[in-house]
Order: sequence, then C-alpha cells, then structure tokens
Amino acid sequence: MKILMTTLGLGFLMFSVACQSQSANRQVNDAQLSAAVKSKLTSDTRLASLTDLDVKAENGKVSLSGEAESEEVKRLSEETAQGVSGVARVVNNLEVTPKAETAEAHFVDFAGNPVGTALLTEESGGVKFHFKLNKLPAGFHGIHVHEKGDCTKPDFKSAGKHFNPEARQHGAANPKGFHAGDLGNIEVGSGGTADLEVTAPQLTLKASDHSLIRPGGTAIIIHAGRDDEKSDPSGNSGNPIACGVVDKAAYTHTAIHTNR
Ligand SMILES: [Cu+2]
Repeated sequence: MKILMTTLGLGFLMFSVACQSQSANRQVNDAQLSAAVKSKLTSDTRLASLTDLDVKAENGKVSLSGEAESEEVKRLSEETAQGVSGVARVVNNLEVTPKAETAEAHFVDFAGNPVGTALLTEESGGVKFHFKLNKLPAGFHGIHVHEKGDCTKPDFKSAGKHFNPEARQHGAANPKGFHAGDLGNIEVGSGGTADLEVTAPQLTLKASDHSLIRPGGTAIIIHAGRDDEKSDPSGNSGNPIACGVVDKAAYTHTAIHTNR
C-alpha cells in the first residue's frame, strides 16, 4: 500500500512538473509568436499606417488590436498575420479610423527665413488652416491662396494670382466676390507671432477643381497690409511678405511645432 501511495505521489509530482514546463514552454512560444507576427506587420510597408498595434498570442490564436486607416489595411493585416508560421487563428480587433486629409505649408520671408507653418485639414465645412506664424510685422495682413505652388524669392510673384476656380472677384465684401482662395486677414501680435485658425468653405484637398492639390500646386501668401476684402484683385493688401507652398506631405506633429 505504501509503495502504491509513493508511486502515485511520484507520478503526480512528475505529472505536475511536466505540466509546469509545458505551460512555461507555451508562454515562451506565445511570446515568440506574438513577436514574430508584430515584426511581420510592422515591416510591411502596405501596413505602415497601423498605429498602437498590440499583438497577443495564446496557443496559436493571435489577437490584433490597434488602429487601421481603412478596411483594406485591416484585412491585409489579418491576412499577413495568418501567413506567419505557427498562427492557427487570427482574432482581428483592429479599429478602422480613417485619417483626415491634411497638407501643410512652411512659410519663408523674402530672404528665405522660416516664419511659420500652416496645417491644412479637410473638414465637412471646407479646409481648415491652422497658422502658427512668427517673425512677422505686427498688425493685420491679407492672406490668400495663390494659384501656383511656387514661392520664388524675393517677391513671390511666381505664385501667380489668387486661386479662383469660379472666376469671381476678390473679397467677401465684394458683391461679385469672392475668390475661393481668399482667406481674409490674420492679425499678428506685438511679438510678431500669430496662432489662429481660418476655414475656407470653397476649398478642398480632395480631387476637384477647387482642390489645393493640383498640377502646378498652390501657395499661401501673406501680404504686407490689411486686406479690405472688396478691392479686386487683391484687397489693396500690398506686397507679399511671406509665402508657403501647399504640400500634401504626411502631417507630423513635430512639423507644426518646429518651424522647419
Ligand atoms: Cu495674395
């Protein structure tokens, strides 16, 4: 009887040791598998827009969470994870959060010194411009989108006329107005800086004859004086003092906070 008990006890001990090492192995395998899947997903350029990606693995079952830019990216992520050796099943918890259409402009003055940025975001009511400007003369300045993406120094005449796809006259106060590219005035403070938002209802960043993203591009010009918002063609706003080409480069947070 005693021998039987001992044998049973020993057997149980061996069984539990085996179980423990099996579960330790499984944990190692799970960690390796999730790392392998994560590395595969993050190295795939088609999935570059995945953010906050988290991969968990449990006995060959792999769960993906984070944010995907589109349904297509979500589907491709699942397919890619499924292709990793050792993956039995993929639970796709990726959330689809479309990125806004954005563009940016980096302003320079007549000497080429950087004087601030504009971040452009497509919204339901038009294009929102967030200006962060510095080293400009205090006071009001007319500001417009011009029809060519060319800021050749020092006078910026290369940017052409106001962007005006509807062939209207200048200014919101003009009965025949206004140019789609008329952005009114910005006020620069005594320190030479401005931080403000303007929304232009007739502009878009999407494909359209009102799009700022067009062959030859567009530019934003800041003028020396105040725009009276009625005198054609430029509101008597004086010479251009700063210019920035509208660029649909990927928006980065650092871009708007550091003046490149
Ligand atoms: Cu102008």
